[in-house]
Amino acid sequence: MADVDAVLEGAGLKNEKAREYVRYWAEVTGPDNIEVVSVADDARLIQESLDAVEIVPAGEGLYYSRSYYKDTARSEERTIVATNDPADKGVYNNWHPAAEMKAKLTGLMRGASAGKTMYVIPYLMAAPGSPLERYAAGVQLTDNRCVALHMNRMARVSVDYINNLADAGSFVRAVHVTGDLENLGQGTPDDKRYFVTVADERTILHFGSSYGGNALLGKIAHGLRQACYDGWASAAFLAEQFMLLGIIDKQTGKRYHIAGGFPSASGKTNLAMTLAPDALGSRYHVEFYGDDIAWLWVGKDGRLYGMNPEFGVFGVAKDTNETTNPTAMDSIAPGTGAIFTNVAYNEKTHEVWWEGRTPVPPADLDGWLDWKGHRIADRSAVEARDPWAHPNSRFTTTLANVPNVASDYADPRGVPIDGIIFGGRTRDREPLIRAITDLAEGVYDGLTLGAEATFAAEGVDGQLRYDPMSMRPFMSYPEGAYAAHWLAIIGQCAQPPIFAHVNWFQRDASDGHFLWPGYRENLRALLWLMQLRDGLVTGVRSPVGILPAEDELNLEGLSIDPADLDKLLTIDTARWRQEMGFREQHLAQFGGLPEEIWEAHRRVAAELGL
Ligand code: OXD
Ligand code: MN
Repeated sequence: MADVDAVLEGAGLKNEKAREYVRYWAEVTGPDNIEVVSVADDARLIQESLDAVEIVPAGEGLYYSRSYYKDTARSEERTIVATNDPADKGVYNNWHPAAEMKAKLTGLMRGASAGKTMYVIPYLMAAPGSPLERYAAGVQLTDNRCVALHMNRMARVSVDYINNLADAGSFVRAVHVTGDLENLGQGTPDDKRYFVTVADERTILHFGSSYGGNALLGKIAHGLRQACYDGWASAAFLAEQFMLLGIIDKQTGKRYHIAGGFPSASGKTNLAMTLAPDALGSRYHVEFYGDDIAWLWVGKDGRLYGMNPEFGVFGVAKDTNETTNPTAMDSIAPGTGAIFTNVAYNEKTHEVWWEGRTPVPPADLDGWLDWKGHRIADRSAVEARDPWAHPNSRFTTTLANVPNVASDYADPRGVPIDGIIFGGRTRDREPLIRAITDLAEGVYDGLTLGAEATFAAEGVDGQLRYDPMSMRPFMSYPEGAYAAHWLAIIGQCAQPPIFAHVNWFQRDASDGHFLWPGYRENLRALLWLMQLRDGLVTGVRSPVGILPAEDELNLEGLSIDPADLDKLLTIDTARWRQEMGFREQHLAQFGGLPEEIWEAHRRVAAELGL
C-alpha cells in the first residue's frame, strides 16, 4: 500500500485527526492505493471511469452506469442505528449496540478493499458559514470511483472543509466498502450487508453495496440519520426528509418558503421542482431549493429557518418527463455532467430511456439494452412486458443545473420557513389541503403521515402505511423523544410556520379518476395556505383543520368539474372516524409520546364526534 501520510500531505489534507482516521481505516480495509478527491478532480475521475468502462457516454457531457442487479435500492432490513445507550432504541431505528456493530463491520471490512483504490472524500453538508456547519463536515472513504463521482455532484467536496474545522475532530467518519457484490447473499438469510450509523460516535460504516443511499454517505446516512441524532443531542435543529421550495409573488414582492415531507411515490421531487401553472406565471415564480433533505433551526429573530444540506439531486427517473417535471428534464440535459444509473441505454446512439419518459418506449429496438444490460430486441415473449429501466433507476445532477434553482440556494443563512406540509398518496379521506395552526396538532399530523399501501396485501383495506414525517427509514432515536424535540424546536419560534396536510391523489370512488389535475396546479393549494397565514382568507373549519372555501382557491385558467372540486374540499367523516382507530394503534407503539400529542389526537377525535 502507498505511504498514506505522503498521499495525504501531497493532497493538502492537513487535519491530523482526519489523517489518523484515514490511516486507521486504510489499515483495516487494505486498499492498494489512496487518493484524496476534490471537485476539481471530477473531469479526470470521469475520464478514468470511462476508460475503465465503469461509466459510458450518454450524450454530450452525460454518463450512464449500471449497478449490480441485486444492488439497486436501499435495504431497510439491513440498515441499523447503533449507539452505546440501549435507551436509544425506537420502533423504527433497528437499534443495536455500538460495540457489537463496530466489531462486526470491522471484521467484514478487513482486507475487503485489497486491489482497489481508497478515495478519501472530504465534504460539507451545508453552505460554508451556515449556523449548522459544525454538524455538516464529513470525510467519506470509499473503494468505488463511481461513488466518488456521485459525491462530487451531491455534496460540496474539498479538503478545505476539513482543514479549517474549529474542532479538528468534529467531522463525521463515513466508511464505505463495496464488498464482493456477487457473493453477499442479498435478500437471503445469509445476507452479509450492513449499513450502520453509530450515531453517538458520529461514525457511519456501510458494507456491501455501491448504490445510492447505501453508498453515498453524505446524503441519507449523514444528512438524515446522523443529523437527526445530532439535532436531538444538541437540542439545536431538526433534520428531515423534506423538500424545500420558494414562491415569489411578483406583484407584492413577498417571498414564501415551504418545506414538506412526503412518503416515497407521493410526488416530493416533482413538487420541489415545480413551476407555476401557465395562467399564474406572470404573477408567481417558484424557486427550487431541495428535493429530499432539509435541516431546520430557529434563528435569532424567532423564525424557523431551513436549508438543503445537499448539493445535488439524486432523483428517481421513472415517470420523469416534460409534463411531470420539466425542470428535472432540463437539469439532466447535455452538458450538465449528469449521471444516469440503471435506466435503459442505447449502446449505438447513447440515448437513455425509462418508463414514463415518453408514453411508449422507442419503437426501433436497435441498440437498446435494459437496466440489466440485456438486449431488448432479444427478449422472449415472457420478458416482453418487463420494464426497460429499474423502477428505482436514478439521475444524479448538481443543484446549479436546475433551471429554477433559487438565487440564494447557497446562502449560508438559509431561508425563513413559512409553511410545513405533509402529504401522502391517498385515494380518499384526505382533502386537497387542510391547514393546521396549532403546533401539537401539526406535529401529530406529521406523526400520523401515511400513504396507501402499494399492494392491497400489505395491509387492511384502507389502512395507511404510516411514515412519520416521511422519516420512517431514517429515524435515529425513539419516536416519543422525536415528537418532543419537534415540539421544543418549533415551540421556540416567535413566528411559527403554519402546518398543512396536502393530497394531490384523491380519486372518484365510482370511476377512479383523479379529482385534482396535480403537478403545476398544486401551487394553487400552497398559495391559499400562504394567504391563510397572511390573514387574507379565513377558510372553513373542519374537525381535521381549516379547508379552503371554494372561492378562496385561485382557479384562474383551470377547468375543473365543480363536483370534483366539492369533493376535494370536504372531508369524509365516516372514513376519518375509521382512520382515528388506526392512528391510535400506530401512536400506541411509541413510548414516551408527549401528552400534547395525545391531547391533539383526542381533540380531533372529539371534533369527529368520537
Ligand atoms: C431515498 C432517496 O432513498 O432519496 O429516500 O434516495
Ligand atoms: Mn429520499
